[in-house]
Amino acid sequence: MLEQEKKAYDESQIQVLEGLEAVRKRPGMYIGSTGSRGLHHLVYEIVDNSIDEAIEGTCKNISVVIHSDNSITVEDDGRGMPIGIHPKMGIPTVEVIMTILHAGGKFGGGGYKVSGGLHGVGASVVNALSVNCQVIVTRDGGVWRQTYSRGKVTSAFEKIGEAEGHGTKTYFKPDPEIFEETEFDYDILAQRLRELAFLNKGISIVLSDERTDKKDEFCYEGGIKSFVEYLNRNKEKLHEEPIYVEGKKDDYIVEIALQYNDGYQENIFSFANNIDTVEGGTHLVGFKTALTRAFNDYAKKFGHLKENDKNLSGEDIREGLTAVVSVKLTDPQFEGQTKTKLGNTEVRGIVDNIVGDKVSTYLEENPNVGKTIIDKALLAARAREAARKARELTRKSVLERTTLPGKLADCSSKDPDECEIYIVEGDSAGGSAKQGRNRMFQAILPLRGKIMNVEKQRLDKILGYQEIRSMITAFGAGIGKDFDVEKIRYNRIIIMTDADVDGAHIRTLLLTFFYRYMKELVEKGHVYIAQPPLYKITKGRKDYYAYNDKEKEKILMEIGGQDNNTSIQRYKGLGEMDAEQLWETTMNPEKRTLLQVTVEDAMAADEIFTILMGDKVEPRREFITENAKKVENLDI
Ligand code: 0R9
Repeated sequence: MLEQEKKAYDESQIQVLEGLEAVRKRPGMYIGSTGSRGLHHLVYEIVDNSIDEAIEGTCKNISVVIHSDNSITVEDDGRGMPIGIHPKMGIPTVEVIMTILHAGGKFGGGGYKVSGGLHGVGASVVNALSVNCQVIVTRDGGVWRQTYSRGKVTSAFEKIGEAEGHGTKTYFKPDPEIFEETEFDYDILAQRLRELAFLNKGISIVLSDERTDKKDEFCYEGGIKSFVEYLNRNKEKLHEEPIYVEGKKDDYIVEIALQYNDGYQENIFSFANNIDTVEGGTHLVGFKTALTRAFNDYAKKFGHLKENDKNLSGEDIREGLTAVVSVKLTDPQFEGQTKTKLGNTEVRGIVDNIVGDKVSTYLEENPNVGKTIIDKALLAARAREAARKARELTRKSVLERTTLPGKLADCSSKDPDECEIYIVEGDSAGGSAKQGRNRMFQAILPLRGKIMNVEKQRLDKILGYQEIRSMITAFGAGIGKDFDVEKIRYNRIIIMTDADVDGAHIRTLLLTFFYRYMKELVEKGHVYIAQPPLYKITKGRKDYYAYNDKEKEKILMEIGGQDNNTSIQRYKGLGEMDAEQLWETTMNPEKRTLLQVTVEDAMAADEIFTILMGDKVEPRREFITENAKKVENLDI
């Protein structure tokens, strides 16, 4: 080795140890968390490298295997990582990739790389956080391999055989010393891999699970057009084929697919270099601006709007819209709190131009589809005006303290941080809850009967329901686009229903309502589900409460089995408990368990609500059969 090379090598070795040591010391900094999210992120980090190779056009098949010990193999049929010595570092290039922490994860440069995206830390981080790791490269007639443990090289990069073909295979087993959770969830991986297959048309991604023999292949020749069809699969469509727009300007690639359904939600998913831009950004703004303009121009030109009519608003035009916006660019700038907002200013105009032209052409060529969508937007505009008036009334009554709903038993504290409200099914349980509560910080709002199904109605109708108005007034934070989570009067909103079919139904309805019209309540973790006990076991003078069958058995064991002195009561409803029991078992913060409701992601939640609440019976039946264990007792 030349003197200069040797120096570079020594330096790089120091860099390796320090770099990967830092990763092991503060893994959260590199992969976000050491929980389930971070664990699954390891897989994406490796798969992204294969996707980069696929975007180059040199790889068509990717496979991901979950082994029975929760280790992972990712394999692609790309060119194979280079097998030579890295010219600057003087060690095999594969070793550089696997052991040197790259700033931003970008390596090589150029192209629309997805690696280097959100966390974008590269394979070396996966290696550092794995108890064992191995890379196998096949190319140029041979097979090469190197192994590692916790980031350190355990065998030289060496040729181990001859073979035709080409590709890269990476194996890793996440380090249980690092991760709190080491079990992979098939569905979580399937969802992201399916998304990647949609976003990169034509590539095949096979996921298989050796723990269960489950296997799926994701491959979509239609790309994001298929994505939109998939998102709308359980909905009534206003037009058969999604509208698909593709365009290129300089180094920017823009792809958009959209399709309207007969619902009232707007579902737009935007991506930049395959990264889900949850916070939106310039590509999304460009898309929305162009869509609003194209539809208004069309409506005027074809006489659906008179010359003097007010333009349709963007919101009205997007009612019932499902769309995917995907851009690829060489130097994406990510901004925002979670770095998921595309910042490149030039993208806005590029997307606007491409979408404007193509959508206008589509509408001129398909005037019937255009008319159907405009008619719906006109209805939306009317409903929105009615809702504005209804909201105005609700807002006024919220301002007047005296009009808090009559059934609400408010708490005496006015500090939202310490306050909580129980939404209780039925007046009788509501009565016990009012008596049993700590009135300092616990408010009770009983709901009578079932609240209506919010999936099938527009906001103006929804605001007509007394039970809904009571909740809006009690929470004090408005509704719909006026909802301001900063204003809520209670930090915890706790749903307390019976453990039966009706209770489950009401819970789902309430969650649908919160998710659709007070989204931040769910997103910011303010919504909880109370866990009343299922059994009361009495032995002699002592009562024990069990929250599930397993606990019941455990308690029976602990108190020496069931005998003549033991009685077991199965609670059918909250009404069977008196005030004190309700407090002891379900409301006392020192003893109760609450389930916090989270929205893992809007896509999955929207699907569940649509399936459970929408018009189509078949998908609902399928969903419930598939999830029978999770959604016990659901009203079909
Ligand atoms: C199983 C997971 N797959 C990978 O990690 C993977 C990386 C990779 C790759 C190339 C081809 N396939 C790959 N799969 C590659 C890239 C380039 C040239 N030849 C092959 C290039 O970018 O110029 N590489 C990713 C980074 C590198 N190779 C490189 F930096 F080592 F070149």
